Amino acid sequence: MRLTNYFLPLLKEAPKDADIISHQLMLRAGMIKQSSSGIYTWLPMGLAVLKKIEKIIRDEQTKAGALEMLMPTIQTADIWKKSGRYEDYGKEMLRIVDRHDREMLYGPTNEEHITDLVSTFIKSYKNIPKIFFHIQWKFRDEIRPRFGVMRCREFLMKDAYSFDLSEDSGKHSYNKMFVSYLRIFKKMELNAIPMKAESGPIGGNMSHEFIILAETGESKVFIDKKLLELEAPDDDINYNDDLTEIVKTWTTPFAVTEDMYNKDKFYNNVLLEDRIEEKGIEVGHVFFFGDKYNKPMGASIQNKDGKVIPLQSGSYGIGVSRLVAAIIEAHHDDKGIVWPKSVSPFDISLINLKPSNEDVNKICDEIYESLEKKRYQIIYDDTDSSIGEKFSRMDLIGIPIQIIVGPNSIKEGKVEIKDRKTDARKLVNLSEILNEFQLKD
Ligand code: 5CA
Repeated sequence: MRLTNYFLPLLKEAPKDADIISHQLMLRAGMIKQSSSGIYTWLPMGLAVLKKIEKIIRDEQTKAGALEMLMPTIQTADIWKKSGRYEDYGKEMLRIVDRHDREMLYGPTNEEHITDLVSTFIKSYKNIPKIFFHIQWKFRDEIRPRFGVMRCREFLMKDAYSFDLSEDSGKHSYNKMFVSYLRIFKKMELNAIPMKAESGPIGGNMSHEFIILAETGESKVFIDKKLLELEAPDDDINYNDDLTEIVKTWTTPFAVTEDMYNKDKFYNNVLLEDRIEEKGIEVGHVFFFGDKYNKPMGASIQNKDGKVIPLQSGSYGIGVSRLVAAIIEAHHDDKGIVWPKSVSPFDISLINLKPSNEDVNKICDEIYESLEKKRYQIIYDDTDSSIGEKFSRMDLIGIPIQIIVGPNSIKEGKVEIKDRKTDARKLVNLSEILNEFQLKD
């Protein structure tokens, strides 16, 4: 992508009401634009990151055996009346009346919708177990939307729902999602720690929030330092294996949110030097609630003995749009964003220091075209901005690798490659630049 053809409306300074660094950087880097309170437009570069995050989640959930579908944003109130949550959900739910005076709502979550669907289609134990997921916009009329896309009203969520015959099998589904989450967050270079949590309006008696430690987080957390040393399972994980041990390893050390905190328990269980009291950002939340929705909504099936029993379920959410901000909270420096490779909106940035020079242009064009052929996504600064502006702009938007081409270095037959994170620089011979980058898969 040539910068002259792109749309990157950068701001010199973040608006005063942007309190946290991720919100400031997202606005300054032209990723989002507020449309109204807690509602945002995703500009091209913001959307590119959102799509990268979606892909990591989609691939890993699919690997864990979950099936993707897409449920609507607008739901009928009827199903919520059936589950008994219509009144309980209160003012957070955006209620809508259609032209025929039917009560509708903009979905804040989808337990009712999926349970209604399953009760229609799944009649036999042979079709169980199943895990469904979708990545869809949600609306919650938050009383105090703040911190940009971190706590907003319209936000993108990945939500998955499991349906099993027995509680044991249901726990295996819970474990699958739990392990999948460990891997998803690791791929985004986030250290997300599962913590025992309240289940709130979703319900059930087993629930973990996945939280990354950050000063700007909204929740207070209390954890055992040992958790920071654990490694998420690697690629040879088999989701059909018994995952109990992995989950146990991650849930045994002390880790709770403020709602569940008990000082005596914390002090008795964790040595002074291992106690961490910090703030955190909740990026995911998993729940197991058995037959809470299945019973009232008739999602029951006949088991092998001919007995009709309600299914056992859990739900599993990830804040996809919140993650964009959470990743920036964890990956930035005083010059701007420093994207982890896996979610960067582009793989490489190419900076032409002197577009009025024919030789520099020719070399930049060659590098640009050859690397695109190798399937790299490149943002090519072909503008006539000043050199200082070009450097600060690329540092702000945080693409991991910068290739810098100027008249002086090409005279010596070289270009510069800079690592955005470490600032390490090397001069590479023009004839070898393409060998630096293998074909991308
Ligand atoms: N149905 C369940 C799981 S599928 C559910 O709704 N869980 S949740 O309420 O915990 O939301 C899931 C994730 O969405 C949260 O962990 C959080 O990362 C994200 N999220 C929740 N509310 C907001 C919000 N107002 N703005 C941005 N992200 C949010």
